[in-house]
Amino acid sequence: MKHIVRLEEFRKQALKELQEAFQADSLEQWRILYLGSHGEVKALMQQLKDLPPADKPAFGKRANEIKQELTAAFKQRKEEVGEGRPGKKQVVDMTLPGTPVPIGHRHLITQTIEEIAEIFGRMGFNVAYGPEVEDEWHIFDALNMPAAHPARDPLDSFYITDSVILRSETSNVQIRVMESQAPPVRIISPGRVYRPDTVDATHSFMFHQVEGLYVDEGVSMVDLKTCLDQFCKAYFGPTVATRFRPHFFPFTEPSAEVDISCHLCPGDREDCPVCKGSGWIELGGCGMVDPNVLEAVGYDTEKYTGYAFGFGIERMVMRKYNIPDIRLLFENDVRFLRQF
Ligand code: 2NM
Repeated sequence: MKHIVRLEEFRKQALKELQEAFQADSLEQWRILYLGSHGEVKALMQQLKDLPPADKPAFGKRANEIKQELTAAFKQRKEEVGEGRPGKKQVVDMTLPGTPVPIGHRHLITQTIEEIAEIFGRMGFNVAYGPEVEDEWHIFDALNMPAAHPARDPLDSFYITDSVILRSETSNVQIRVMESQAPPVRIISPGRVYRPDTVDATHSFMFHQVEGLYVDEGVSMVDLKTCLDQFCKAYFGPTVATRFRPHFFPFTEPSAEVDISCHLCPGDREDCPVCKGSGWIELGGCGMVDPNVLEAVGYDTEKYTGYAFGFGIERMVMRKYNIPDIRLLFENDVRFLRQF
């Protein structure tokens, strides 16, 4: 009777698998496997002809019973599982993994600020923060821009009142740090700045800056150039070159603008979308802190000198990742953001 024993094992296995089907589609897979026109039950019936004649009647009878039983059990299971329609009793498989919830990640600008802080951190700089809404002293007066200075034009800054302003640089942080501690001072100050600019592919009324300041005995322009060249090579890659062009800022003397070499062309393409054929991209400004600034915070200008610099973070990010429009960084379209 080994054939009958095999039948019983088959029945047990089929019913067990049926109870393990929790959804309409797994139930349908079961039906095709066992009751389908090329299914296991059909195969069972076809074994009949190969059996010894003595076993045939018992086997045929039992096989038929099992077929009836499986068909009925399937019908009942289908009722239980339903099609997910409300009102029907639903069977929930508690062992299935849950629906994953997307958790997102930090914004590219935030990631970049952390990377910049890491690089300058290796060169001994601490990170300092300060208010975005600031008084005239910390934005203008202490930075060698007295009352009549053209940079104080009401059209060039967001004025909240006559004497309260949304900062247009993060220099107010350097002033506050210098007011609160004696040299040596070695800090960077990343953060949001605000300017009443018309929005286009390269301008926004709010963007991010990182400024740096190093004041100690004997700090020189060579220290400044070395520091910024090292920073640019660390952030953009070791093949990047830097260039310093004489410039003017009220708070530094001498002052320079900082350029990095173009990554698309060596300066021979007039139609180069990155550098317009000059071979250089402007990154920011720098210089030796004007003695008037050091004096405003009470530092001994006979003893101490310092350098300072300021970079636009969006500009650095757009250059590094080839982003053509600054607005992409602020629209918060996840299809853009999740690439970084
Ligand atoms: C720049 C360019 C050059 C700067 C100067 C100072 C301070 F407070 F020390 F005087 N902070 N940042 C500075 C110098 C900023 O941005 C383009």
